[in-house]
Amino acid sequence: MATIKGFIFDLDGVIVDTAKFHFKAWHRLAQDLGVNFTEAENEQLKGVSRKESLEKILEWGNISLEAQEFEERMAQKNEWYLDFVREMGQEEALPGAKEFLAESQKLNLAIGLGSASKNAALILDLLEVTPLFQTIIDGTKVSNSKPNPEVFLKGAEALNLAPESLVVFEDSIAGIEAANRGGFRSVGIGNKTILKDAEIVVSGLLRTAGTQNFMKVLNPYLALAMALWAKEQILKKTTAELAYKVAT
Ligand code: B16
Ligand code: MG
Repeated sequence: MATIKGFIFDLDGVIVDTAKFHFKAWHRLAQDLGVNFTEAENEQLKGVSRKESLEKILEWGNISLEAQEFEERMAQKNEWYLDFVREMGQEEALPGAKEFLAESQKLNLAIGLGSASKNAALILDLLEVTPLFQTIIDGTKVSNSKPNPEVFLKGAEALNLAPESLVVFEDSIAGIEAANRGGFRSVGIGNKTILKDAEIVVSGLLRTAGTQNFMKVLNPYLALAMALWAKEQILKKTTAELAYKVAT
């Protein structure tokens, strides 16, 4: 098995909780169009480009739009989405994500972003994590959406590493399929039943680091370092929670 030399992170749903903003914006647009839109439909849009997401919503509602209105609806959805994003604070980073990135850097792992979003650069800046990435491949740089592996393959190429030496962290069905098709190792963030094709599935990046399965994915030295780090982080968190409980 190849030595792991780096990580490629999806953005929405892995590093930051912007999925809820996408949901709200698509929900509003679907309502405008008279299309039923629940969490189940939203799940199918995760990791999928803006254009393909609107195409799916129109298909569900059996609606066809002229090219100009299609463009306007996409722009409208993005405006609603960005209204939430601009208000976003550091707390929208998912638990442990920023720390996990910093730790990966300390361990000399290559770090890349592989996201379908055209707003990725803005979001990384708002979270103040841009300098941690050696390469940022986003929706502005690819022509094929996940489950096509292009976004991750471009990341691997930019990092000058083979796919089998990179672990992709993904929260979407399309993203896990893209990672698998590209020959990457895959870690699913979220629900085991939904992300059944991922090599392992965990609830978040912090928890990933401490799990036995994740350690099996890594090289022994890396696994040990990550496990120790995770233990320390979880301990810190538990201590802070305990102190809070005692104080209140
Ligand atoms: P934008 P990811 C994806 O981000 C989202 O999961 C998906 O819901 C969204 O439609 C897509 O980005 C495009 O985003 O409209 O900002 O260009 O999960 O690949 O980081
Ligand atoms: Mg995602």
